[in-house]
Amino acid sequence: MSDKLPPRLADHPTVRKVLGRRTQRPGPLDADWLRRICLEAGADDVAFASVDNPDLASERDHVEGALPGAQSYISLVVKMNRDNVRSTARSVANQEFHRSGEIMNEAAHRITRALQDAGYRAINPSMSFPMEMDKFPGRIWVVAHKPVAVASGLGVMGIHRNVIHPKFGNFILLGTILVAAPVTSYGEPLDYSPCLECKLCVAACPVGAIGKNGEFDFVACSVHNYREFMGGFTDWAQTIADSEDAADFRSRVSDSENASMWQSLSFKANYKAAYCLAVCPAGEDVIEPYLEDRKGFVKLVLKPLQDKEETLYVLPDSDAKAHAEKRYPHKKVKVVDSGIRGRA
Ligand code: B12
Ligand code: SF4
Repeated sequence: MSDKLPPRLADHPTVRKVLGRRTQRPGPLDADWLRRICLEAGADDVAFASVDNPDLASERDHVEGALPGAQSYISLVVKMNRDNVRSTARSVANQEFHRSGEIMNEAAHRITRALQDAGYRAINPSMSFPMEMDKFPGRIWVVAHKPVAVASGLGVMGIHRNVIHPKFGNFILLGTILVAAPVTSYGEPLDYSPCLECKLCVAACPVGAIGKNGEFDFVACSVHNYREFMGGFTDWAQTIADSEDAADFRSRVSDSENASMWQSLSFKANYKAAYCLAVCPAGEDVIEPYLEDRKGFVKLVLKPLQDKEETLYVLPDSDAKAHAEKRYPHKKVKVVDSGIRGRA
């Protein structure tokens, strides 16, 4: 201790106890020990990156704000059960996203506890929600898990902008722990992309959010997929406010949509799609059925999602609206507001 303690503090039982034991300043984190802790806690893969990594410069201020003195990222992968994600039953696919997300948050919490017990400062930002909604509609996430996973060498982003793990494919969720210590060795980005450029994700997205060249229309994606949260929820509330009476409201919003919103608010938010992930054949554990019979794979995995009768949510005069109406005449296309101020 550098400063001499005032007698009242020095005589306190807690202080006497702590000063009486030998303290060891924790050194750099041993990468092998840390990897073992992470796998035992429930992660399916893990790698590390430095906050000084130039590929992650855009994250630096954000993570310094969340954990002053952060020095390293611990990037985590949790596998999802593939056929759940591929199912046309949204309740099955959504349950898989939510459960895998809980496994990630639980694993990250356990690892953070182990780091704390070993004398390190560390935090585990959420896998997804809750996020920093006072910043909405700006950057609401504390740390962007995708670039951290890519810089650590856990995978590469495919055409659909999701990280594809070389073995597990895109059937993964990501997490990141921030720790105020260096790790003895950091990962390197992969030297190839597991993405096959098959463009099945382009064909699968019902609102045309994924361009063949890797362009991503995140507004189209979030207006449809996030219909029951964030801006989608605000639009639902606006519709209540704008309705003349109950009959008018029920002519604008179907019973099924209201019940689905209730479900999202009561349990966890329903994603309306994720078809880009569902159809992706990339990854060593995933690719075999596609290699054996490509047409059969399309019929089994892509076609049922394309054929599904469902409502697609789009903004007025958008590319998403034109795409949905042209490609999916059997799906109902509903024009909505984004629920974000300043946007139609
Ligand atoms: C914001 C966000 C979204 C947004 C934007 C997606 C995006 N590409 O950025 C929307 C609502 C569209 C979205 C949708 C989905 N998401 Co999301 N999402 C995130 C979040 C919170 C941050 C993503 C991020 O880092 N973006 C910035 C950079 C890194 O992304 P980028 O692709 O390089 O660049 C794009 C964005 O910057 C976007 N953009 C530009 N300016 C702005 C401004 C705002 C306000 C927003 C929102 C976006 C945006 O346009 C860029 C060009 O494509 C992360 C969780 C986290 N904390 O990291 C999950 C995350 C990326 N999502 C994930 C998933 C699974 C999904 C969905 C499948 C959800 C679902 N179950 O249906 C879909 C897939 C859509 C897709 N093909 O990308 C996983 C991806 C796992 C993986 N294997 O990579 C993550 C990592 C969550 C997790 N913990 O695992 N998501
Ligand atoms: S579906 Fe095909 S093109 Fe799309 S990300 Fe997966 S491998 Fe790449």
